[in-house]
Amino acid sequence: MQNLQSYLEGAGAGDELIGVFGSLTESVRKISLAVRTADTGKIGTTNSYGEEQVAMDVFSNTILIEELKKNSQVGLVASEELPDEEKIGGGEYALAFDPLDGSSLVDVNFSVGTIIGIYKKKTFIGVKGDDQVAALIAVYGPRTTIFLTVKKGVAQFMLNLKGEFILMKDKIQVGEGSDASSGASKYFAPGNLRACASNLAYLDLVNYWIKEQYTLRYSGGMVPDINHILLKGKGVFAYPGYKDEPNGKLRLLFECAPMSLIMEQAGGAASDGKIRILEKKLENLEQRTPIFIGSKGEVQRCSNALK
Ligand code: P6P
Repeated sequence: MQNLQSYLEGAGAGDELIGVFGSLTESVRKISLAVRTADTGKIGTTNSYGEEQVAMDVFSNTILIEELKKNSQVGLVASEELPDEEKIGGGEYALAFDPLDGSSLVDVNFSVGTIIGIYKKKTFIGVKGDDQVAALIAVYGPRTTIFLTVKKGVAQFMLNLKGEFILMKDKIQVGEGSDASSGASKYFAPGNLRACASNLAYLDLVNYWIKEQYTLRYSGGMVPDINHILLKGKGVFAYPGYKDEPNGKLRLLFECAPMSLIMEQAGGAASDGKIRILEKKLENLEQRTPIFIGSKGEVQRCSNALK
């Protein structure tokens, strides 16, 4: 079974980037253990500063930051759990991440994940998702798995009992799903359904998927929901904006850009309803965006319905 190092070497990743992935996979191992064992409220541990950890996402953030500080290839980080981007070293790599996406789902034992975009930049302001050189998504479910891309396609690895990440699937492809007339072989993940109350175009789109008998797969966690599309090879995840939040809830830098790079590298698409997510320029770290991501035809359907 191929391991991560040999896969990355085969994909042409240099030693420096392979080293960054080493720090990330070590972090995923530790977060995976914490998610399975630590309390979801006060988790009864203290970080390196002696502060009691107050929440899983803070704990996960601390794990990532402490690992990345040890890596001389890393210079800059930005996290959903930090107030601003932070220079942590002299390296050329800049990492932006949501350390534990869906952390509010841990206490009900739903799957959650870590989302990481990797750049070679001195600041994140002004970047586009296309500037990413790599991305990693970790899924903490019954198994701990990761998707990664160095822009040579997408591969999935699973964490085994020996703590190794073993290649499970390479060249992951997202197509249009079965050509069966009914949607029964198709999947949809309609987020932010509350938007249907004010956005009738979204209501019509959701009704289309229902009438065409698409299968609902929505967990409330972006990582497991998109993991489902990547592994089934078809489907669409939607999270539109609405009157209260015209740009929706999901963050461009920490969630949507890494997810969109992985999806496009797997042959899918990701749009805000008008343009590719990966073309959107980051104006501020908080920036949110509507997102429609998955099978190309379905993403186009969303754009056509909502424009
Ligand atoms: P809603 C989790 O909190 C998250 O950030 C994403 O992982 C998920 O797709 C979305 O929010 C769920 O939002 O409105 O369904 O709770």
